Amino acid sequence: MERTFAFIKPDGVQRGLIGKVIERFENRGMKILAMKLINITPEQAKEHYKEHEGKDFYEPLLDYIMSGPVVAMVIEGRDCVKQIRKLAGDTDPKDAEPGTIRYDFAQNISRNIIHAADSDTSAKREIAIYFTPDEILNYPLDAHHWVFGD
Ligand code: 3AN
Repeated sequence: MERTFAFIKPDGVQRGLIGKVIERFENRGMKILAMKLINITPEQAKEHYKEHEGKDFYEPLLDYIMSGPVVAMVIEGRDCVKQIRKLAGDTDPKDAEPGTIRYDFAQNISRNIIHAADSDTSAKREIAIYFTPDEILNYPLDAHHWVFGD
């Protein structure tokens, strides 16, 4: 099973969407290995978004991401990175497909509710920014057997 990293951004938390977002992961049969409500520090924000440094949206992005608590998660499941990205939808909610989180709940690329790692490499890098190994729980989830059929 693959692991990914996601967080519900401050707009998702403020708009009361924590439960609705997590419900979609659970409906998809994904297993949450770690989850916490945190205020992202400037160091974490800069490390997370270092590929965007220098772009015109970089500073507003850091302000946005530190504007309130986020719900950070480590999620496990088959093809988890791809599946959670698909559930999140296109970065710009205007281009996202109906049924995705960003289409269903957002309108603006600068307020797009959720972050989800875009590759296995990014997932590993991002998990290490927000979680220590002992915060990631390894436990059996009976539903996995029923969802994945093995
Ligand atoms: P994603 O989060 O879908 O992987 P990235 O990594 O390209 O997208 O961008 C990270 C975040 O930066 C986005 N989630 C969005 O909040 C913000 N962002 C990306 N592109 C823009 C843009 N052109 N204008 C404003 N904000 C942007």
